[in-house]
Amino acid sequence: MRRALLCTLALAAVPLLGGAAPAPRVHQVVIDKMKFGPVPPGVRVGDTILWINKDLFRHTATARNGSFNVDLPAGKSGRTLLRRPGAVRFYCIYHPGMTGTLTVGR
Ligand SMILES: [Cu+2]
Repeated sequence: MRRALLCTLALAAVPLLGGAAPAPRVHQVVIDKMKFGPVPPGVRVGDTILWINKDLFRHTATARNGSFNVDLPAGKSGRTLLRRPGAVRFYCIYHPGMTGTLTVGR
């Protein structure tokens, strides 16, 4: 009986210990001269990607798995909130040679 109670208490403590996750961050990916710049390391679920289009052309940041599709007129920026872990390949709808990979950790 006592042992079962201890187990229950230990399980209850797990979410509290897991609550020390770092605060969400915003990571910039700059598009310039028809290329996506590097995706910063250390991107995690809950973080946001700020796509910054420095070109004079319209671009998009479009996930191949359909999880995001951001329209980026010339000189504008847009945001993607990352809700799931994993690697997502992305490209520009208008310029399919523009590609990149976003790796999202837990
Ligand atoms: Cu483009």
